[in-house]
Amino acid sequence: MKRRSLLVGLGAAAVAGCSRIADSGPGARALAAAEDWHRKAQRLFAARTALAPEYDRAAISPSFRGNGSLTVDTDAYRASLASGFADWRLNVRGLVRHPLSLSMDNIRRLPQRTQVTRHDCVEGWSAIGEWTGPQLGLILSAAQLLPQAKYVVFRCADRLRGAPYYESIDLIDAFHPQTIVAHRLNGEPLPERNGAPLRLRVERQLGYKHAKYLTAIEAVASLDGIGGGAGGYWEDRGYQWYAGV
Ligand SMILES: Nc1nc2c(c(=O)[nH]1)N[C@H]1C(S)=C(S)[C@@H](COP(=O)(O)O)O[C@H]1N2
Ligand SMILES: [Mo]
Repeated sequence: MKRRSLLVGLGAAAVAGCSRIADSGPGARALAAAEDWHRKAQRLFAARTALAPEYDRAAISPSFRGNGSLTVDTDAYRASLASGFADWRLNVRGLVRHPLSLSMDNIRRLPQRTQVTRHDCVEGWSAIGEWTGPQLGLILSAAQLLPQAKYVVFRCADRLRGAPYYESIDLIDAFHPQTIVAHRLNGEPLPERNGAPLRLRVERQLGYKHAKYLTAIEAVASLDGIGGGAGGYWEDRGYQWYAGV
Protein backbone atom coordinates (compact mmCIF):
# COMPACT_ATOMS: atom_id res chain seq x y z
CA MET A 1 0.00 0.00 0.00
CA LYS A 2 2.85 2.37 0.90
CA ARG A 3 4.59 1.71 -2.40
CA ARG A 4 1.35 2.18 -4.28
CA SER A 5 0.56 5.53 -2.72
CA LEU A 6 4.16 6.60 -3.37
CA LEU A 7 3.68 5.83 -7.09
CA VAL A 8 0.35 7.66 -7.16
CA GLY A 9 2.04 10.65 -5.54
CA LEU A 10 4.86 10.65 -8.08
CA GLY A 11 2.35 10.39 -10.91
CA ALA A 12 0.46 13.42 -9.64
CA ALA A 13 3.68 15.44 -9.31
CA ALA A 14 4.77 14.49 -12.84
CA VAL A 15 1.43 15.52 -14.33
CA ALA A 16 1.55 18.88 -12.50
CA GLY A 17 5.12 19.40 -13.77
CA CYS A 18 4.12 18.55 -17.32
CA SER A 19 1.22 20.95 -17.50
CA ARG A 20 3.50 23.79 -16.38
CA ILE A 21 6.07 22.96 -19.12
CA ALA A 22 3.29 22.52 -21.66
CA ASP A 23 2.18 26.11 -21.23
CA SER A 24 5.28 27.57 -22.94
CA GLY A 25 6.24 27.15 -26.66
CA PRO A 26 9.48 25.12 -26.51
CA GLY A 27 8.10 23.18 -23.55
CA ALA A 28 5.04 22.24 -25.53
CA ARG A 29 7.20 21.04 -28.43
CA ALA A 30 9.41 19.03 -26.06
CA LEU A 31 6.33 17.49 -24.50
CA ALA A 32 4.87 16.62 -27.89
CA ALA A 33 8.18 15.00 -28.90
CA ALA A 34 8.29 13.08 -25.62
CA GLU A 35 4.72 11.89 -26.10
CA ASP A 36 5.52 10.83 -29.64
CA TRP A 37 8.58 8.92 -28.44
CA HIS A 38 6.55 7.30 -25.69
CA ARG A 39 3.80 6.28 -28.10
CA LYS A 40 6.34 4.72 -30.48
CA ALA A 41 8.22 2.97 -27.66
CA GLN A 42 4.92 1.65 -26.29
CA ARG A 43 3.90 0.31 -29.71
CA LEU A 44 7.31 -1.29 -30.22
CA PHE A 45 7.25 -2.85 -26.76
CA ALA A 46 3.71 -4.17 -27.24
CA ALA A 47 4.75 -5.68 -30.57
CA ARG A 48 7.80 -7.31 -29.02
CA THR A 49 5.96 -8.81 -26.06
CA ALA A 50 2.70 -9.86 -27.75
CA LEU A 51 2.06 -13.58 -27.99
CA ALA A 52 2.33 -15.34 -31.36
CA PRO A 53 -0.96 -16.95 -32.40
CA GLU A 54 -1.60 -20.40 -30.96
CA TYR A 55 -3.79 -22.92 -32.75
CA ASP A 56 -6.08 -25.85 -31.97
CA ARG A 57 -4.50 -29.29 -32.14
CA ALA A 58 -6.77 -29.91 -35.15
CA ALA A 59 -4.68 -27.39 -37.11
CA ILE A 60 -1.42 -29.37 -36.70
CA SER A 61 0.20 -30.13 -40.07
CA PRO A 62 0.13 -33.84 -41.00
CA SER A 63 3.91 -33.79 -41.26
CA PHE A 64 6.40 -31.19 -40.08
CA ARG A 65 9.10 -31.15 -42.73
CA GLY A 66 12.75 -30.74 -41.91
CA ASN A 67 14.87 -27.98 -43.39
CA GLY A 68 18.56 -27.10 -43.42
CA SER A 69 20.50 -29.78 -41.54
CA LEU A 70 18.40 -32.94 -41.19
CA THR A 71 20.89 -34.69 -38.91
CA VAL A 72 24.29 -34.16 -37.34
CA ASP A 73 26.90 -35.99 -39.36
CA THR A 74 29.18 -37.18 -36.54
CA ASP A 75 29.76 -40.54 -34.83
CA ALA A 76 29.17 -38.89 -31.45
CA TYR A 77 25.70 -37.75 -32.53
CA ARG A 78 24.78 -41.15 -34.01
CA ALA A 79 25.87 -42.84 -30.76
CA SER A 80 23.93 -40.32 -28.67
CA LEU A 81 20.81 -40.77 -30.84
CA ALA A 82 21.10 -44.56 -30.45
CA SER A 83 21.28 -44.22 -26.66
CA GLY A 84 18.18 -42.02 -26.52
CA PHE A 85 20.41 -39.00 -25.81
CA ALA A 86 21.27 -40.31 -22.34
CA ASP A 87 24.63 -38.50 -22.54
CA TRP A 88 23.37 -35.26 -24.17
CA ARG A 89 24.11 -32.08 -22.25
CA LEU A 90 22.83 -28.56 -22.70
CA ASN A 91 25.44 -26.23 -21.26
CA VAL A 92 24.41 -22.80 -20.04
CA ARG A 93 27.47 -20.59 -19.83
CA GLY A 94 29.01 -17.21 -20.54
CA LEU A 95 27.80 -14.22 -18.51
CA VAL A 96 25.93 -16.24 -15.88
CA ARG A 97 26.52 -16.54 -12.16
CA HIS A 98 25.76 -20.28 -12.14
CA PRO A 99 26.83 -22.19 -15.27
CA LEU A 100 24.64 -25.25 -15.83
CA SER A 101 25.08 -28.59 -17.54
CA LEU A 102 21.59 -29.99 -18.08
CA SER A 103 20.80 -33.59 -18.99
CA MET A 104 17.65 -34.50 -20.93
CA ASP A 105 16.21 -35.68 -17.62
CA ASN A 106 16.91 -32.29 -16.05
CA ILE A 107 15.16 -30.62 -19.00
CA ARG A 108 12.12 -32.92 -18.78
CA ARG A 109 11.73 -32.35 -15.03
CA LEU A 110 11.46 -28.57 -15.35
CA PRO A 111 7.97 -27.03 -15.62
CA GLN A 112 6.86 -27.46 -19.25
CA ARG A 113 5.01 -25.30 -21.76
CA THR A 114 3.12 -26.78 -24.71
CA GLN A 115 2.14 -24.56 -27.64
CA VAL A 116 0.69 -25.12 -31.10
CA THR A 117 2.29 -22.53 -33.37
CA ARG A 118 3.05 -21.83 -37.01
CA HIS A 119 6.62 -21.97 -38.25
CA ASP A 120 7.41 -19.66 -41.19
CA CYS A 121 10.53 -20.28 -43.26
CA VAL A 122 11.86 -17.54 -45.54
CA GLU A 123 12.06 -20.13 -48.29
CA GLY A 124 8.30 -19.86 -48.53
CA TRP A 125 6.79 -22.71 -46.55
CA SER A 126 4.94 -22.87 -43.22
CA ALA A 127 3.94 -25.69 -40.88
CA ILE A 128 1.93 -25.90 -37.68
CA GLY A 129 3.25 -28.04 -34.86
CA GLU A 130 2.80 -28.67 -31.15
CA TRP A 131 6.00 -28.00 -29.22
CA THR A 132 6.79 -28.85 -25.60
CA GLY A 133 9.65 -27.80 -23.37
CA PRO A 134 10.73 -25.54 -20.53
CA GLN A 135 10.70 -21.80 -21.06
CA LEU A 136 14.15 -20.44 -21.86
CA GLY A 137 13.54 -17.68 -19.29
CA LEU A 138 13.28 -20.31 -16.57
CA ILE A 139 16.65 -21.80 -17.50
CA LEU A 140 18.27 -18.36 -17.70
CA SER A 141 16.80 -17.42 -14.34
CA ALA A 142 18.26 -20.58 -12.83
CA ALA A 143 21.68 -19.71 -14.28
CA GLN A 144 21.28 -16.05 -13.22
CA LEU A 145 22.37 -13.68 -15.97
CA LEU A 146 25.05 -11.18 -15.02
CA PRO A 147 24.14 -7.52 -15.57
CA GLN A 148 26.43 -7.24 -18.64
CA ALA A 149 24.50 -9.96 -20.54
CA LYS A 150 22.61 -8.52 -23.54
CA TYR A 151 22.19 -11.47 -25.92
CA VAL A 152 21.79 -15.19 -25.77
CA VAL A 153 23.75 -17.26 -28.30
CA PHE A 154 22.68 -20.80 -29.26
CA ARG A 155 25.35 -23.32 -30.20
CA CYS A 156 24.33 -26.27 -32.36
CA ALA A 157 25.93 -29.67 -32.94
CA ASP A 158 25.58 -29.54 -36.75
CA ARG A 159 27.54 -27.88 -39.49
CA LEU A 160 25.70 -26.60 -42.53
CA ARG A 161 27.82 -26.66 -45.70
CA GLY A 162 30.90 -26.90 -43.52
CA ALA A 163 30.21 -24.08 -41.04
CA PRO A 164 28.80 -24.44 -37.52
CA TYR A 165 25.15 -23.39 -37.23
CA TYR A 166 24.46 -20.88 -34.46
CA GLU A 167 21.92 -18.23 -33.61
CA SER A 168 21.30 -15.40 -31.15
CA ILE A 169 18.39 -13.41 -29.73
CA ASP A 170 18.05 -10.47 -27.33
CA LEU A 171 16.73 -10.68 -23.79
CA ILE A 172 13.20 -9.59 -24.73
CA ASP A 173 12.85 -12.66 -26.95
CA ALA A 174 14.83 -14.81 -24.49
CA PHE A 175 12.32 -14.09 -21.70
CA HIS A 176 9.25 -14.12 -23.97
CA PRO A 177 6.79 -16.69 -22.53
CA GLN A 178 6.61 -18.63 -25.81
CA THR A 179 10.38 -18.97 -26.13
CA ILE A 180 11.03 -22.56 -25.13
CA VAL A 181 13.71 -25.21 -25.40
CA ALA A 182 11.61 -27.86 -27.12
CA HIS A 183 12.23 -31.59 -26.72
CA ARG A 184 8.86 -32.78 -28.05
CA LEU A 185 6.99 -32.23 -31.31
CA ASN A 186 3.33 -33.31 -31.60
CA GLY A 187 3.54 -35.30 -28.36
CA GLU A 188 6.61 -37.34 -29.39
CA PRO A 189 10.32 -36.86 -28.67
CA LEU A 190 11.74 -34.39 -31.19
CA PRO A 191 12.47 -36.20 -34.50
CA GLU A 192 16.04 -36.26 -35.77
CA ARG A 193 15.30 -34.02 -38.76
CA ASN A 194 13.64 -31.39 -36.54
CA GLY A 195 16.67 -30.99 -34.25
CA ALA A 196 16.74 -33.91 -31.77
CA PRO A 197 17.12 -33.85 -28.89
CA LEU A 198 16.66 -30.08 -28.29
CA ARG A 199 15.76 -27.08 -30.40
CA LEU A 200 14.81 -23.51 -29.77
CA ARG A 201 11.28 -22.24 -30.40
CA VAL A 202 11.21 -18.45 -30.56
CA GLU A 203 7.71 -17.97 -31.89
CA ARG A 204 7.83 -14.27 -32.83
CA GLN A 205 10.71 -14.97 -35.23
CA LEU A 206 11.28 -16.54 -38.65
CA GLY A 207 12.34 -20.17 -39.07
CA TYR A 208 16.09 -19.76 -39.24
CA LYS A 209 16.19 -18.28 -35.70
CA HIS A 210 14.88 -21.61 -34.29
CA ALA A 211 18.23 -23.29 -33.69
CA LYS A 212 18.19 -27.11 -33.76
CA TYR A 213 20.55 -29.70 -32.18
CA LEU A 214 21.25 -27.40 -29.22
CA THR A 215 24.42 -28.04 -27.24
CA ALA A 216 24.92 -24.73 -25.45
CA ILE A 217 23.28 -21.48 -24.52
CA GLU A 218 25.74 -18.66 -23.99
CA ALA A 219 24.98 -15.26 -22.43
CA VAL A 220 27.10 -12.53 -24.03
CA ALA A 221 27.45 -8.74 -23.96
CA SER A 222 28.10 -8.41 -27.70
CA LEU A 223 27.87 -10.50 -30.87
CA ASP A 224 31.26 -9.27 -32.10
CA GLY A 225 33.75 -12.05 -32.64
CA ILE A 226 31.11 -14.81 -32.63
CA GLY A 227 30.95 -16.61 -35.98
CA GLY A 228 31.04 -13.90 -38.66
CA GLY A 229 29.83 -11.30 -36.11
CA ALA A 230 26.29 -10.86 -37.47
CA GLY A 231 24.64 -13.06 -34.83
CA GLY A 232 23.82 -16.23 -36.73
CA TYR A 233 24.66 -18.64 -39.52
CA TRP A 234 22.23 -17.06 -41.99
CA GLU A 235 22.80 -13.54 -40.66
CA ASP A 236 26.50 -13.96 -41.50
CA ARG A 237 25.28 -14.67 -45.05
CA GLY A 238 23.09 -11.55 -45.31
CA TYR A 239 19.78 -12.38 -43.57
CA GLN A 240 18.25 -9.97 -41.04
CA TRP A 241 19.27 -10.52 -37.40
CA TYR A 242 15.89 -9.35 -36.10
CA ALA A 243 13.56 -11.57 -38.10
CA GLY A 244 10.17 -10.84 -36.53
CA VAL A 245 7.13 -12.45 -38.15
N1 LIG B 1 21.13 -26.25 -36.14
C1 LIG B 1 20.35 -25.85 -37.15
N2 LIG B 1 19.23 -25.18 -36.85
C2 LIG B 1 18.41 -24.74 -37.84
C3 LIG B 1 18.72 -24.97 -39.21
C4 LIG B 1 19.91 -25.70 -39.49
O1 LIG B 1 20.25 -25.96 -40.66
N3 LIG B 1 20.69 -26.12 -38.44
N4 LIG B 1 17.86 -24.49 -40.18
C5 LIG B 1 16.93 -23.42 -39.82
C6 LIG B 1 15.86 -23.15 -40.77
S1 LIG B 1 16.21 -22.21 -42.13
C7 LIG B 1 14.57 -23.53 -40.52
S2 LIG B 1 13.29 -23.10 -41.54
C8 LIG B 1 14.25 -24.40 -39.38
C9 LIG B 1 13.67 -25.68 -39.90
O2 LIG B 1 13.19 -26.46 -38.83
P1 LIG B 1 12.69 -27.90 -39.16
O3 LIG B 1 13.85 -28.69 -39.70
O4 LIG B 1 12.15 -28.44 -37.88
O5 LIG B 1 11.61 -27.76 -40.21
O6 LIG B 1 15.37 -24.71 -38.57
C10 LIG B 1 16.30 -23.69 -38.45
N5 LIG B 1 17.28 -24.09 -37.48
MO1 LIG C 1 14.16 -21.55 -42.92
